Amino acid sequence: MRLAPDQLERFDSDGFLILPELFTAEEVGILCAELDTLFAEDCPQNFRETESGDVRTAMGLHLRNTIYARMVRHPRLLEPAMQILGDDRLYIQQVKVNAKVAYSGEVWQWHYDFATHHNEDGVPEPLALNLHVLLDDVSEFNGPLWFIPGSHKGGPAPAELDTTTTSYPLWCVENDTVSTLAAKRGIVSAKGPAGTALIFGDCLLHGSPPNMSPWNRRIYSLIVNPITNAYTKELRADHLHHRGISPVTPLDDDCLLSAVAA
Ligand SMILES: O=C(O)CCC(=O)C(=O)O
Repeated sequence: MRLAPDQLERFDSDGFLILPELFTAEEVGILCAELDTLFAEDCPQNFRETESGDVRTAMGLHLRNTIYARMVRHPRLLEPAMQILGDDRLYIQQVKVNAKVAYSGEVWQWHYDFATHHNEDGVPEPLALNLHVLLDDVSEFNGPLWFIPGSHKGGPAPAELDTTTTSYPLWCVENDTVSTLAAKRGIVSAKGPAGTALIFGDCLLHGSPPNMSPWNRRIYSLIVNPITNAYTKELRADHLHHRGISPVTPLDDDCLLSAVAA
């Protein structure tokens, strides 16, 4: 799948793209059908919310499940990523589903991913792309991602490691920085029906509010990074930044459907 020139221009100017209907309801159903079993596992790859104990994020999914082993090679995500980066030698850096359970899903503080990738993993440049697929309908109510358009343009903002706000340690940006960046172009809420995809870059400032609605919110996230820009530190566990840096190759477009037909 190729992005159109106007989509590439928008990605450059905004730092993100929202692609409605990239995946069908049937494909989303195939991905969701695996989650109860994966979330029930008691393993370090499943981070649970501090208060409720519900899964907040389930990582390393392509190494735990055959459907997600296909999903990391889905051409509708990989080909646009290769096009944006002008590089077809990308490795799989991180694979997860972030869940925000109704009433109890907690905040993701304001951050940009490169702060973690650089400080924890020694990734040299902010080239990695975060490729999301909404697995539930996401509205203003159930904890959508919030993006600050254009916030990537100034490069990496000052960030500090926050190990206390939630169960997941995150390099976060201070409110003053958020206010300055949001004053320029506001905040966009990344909403859409299940199957919508989001693509955003490593310096884009983003976060998401708690889910106090009656509706669950699950989002698949694949982070890919050029092999030439790989990690230089191995401090974090493999599921936080995968060590295998062989190039990921796209499968056929029907790779999810053929998995269940087989
Ligand atoms: O799932 C969320 O709400 C936040 C996800 C996020 O910040 C990320 O993938 O970097």
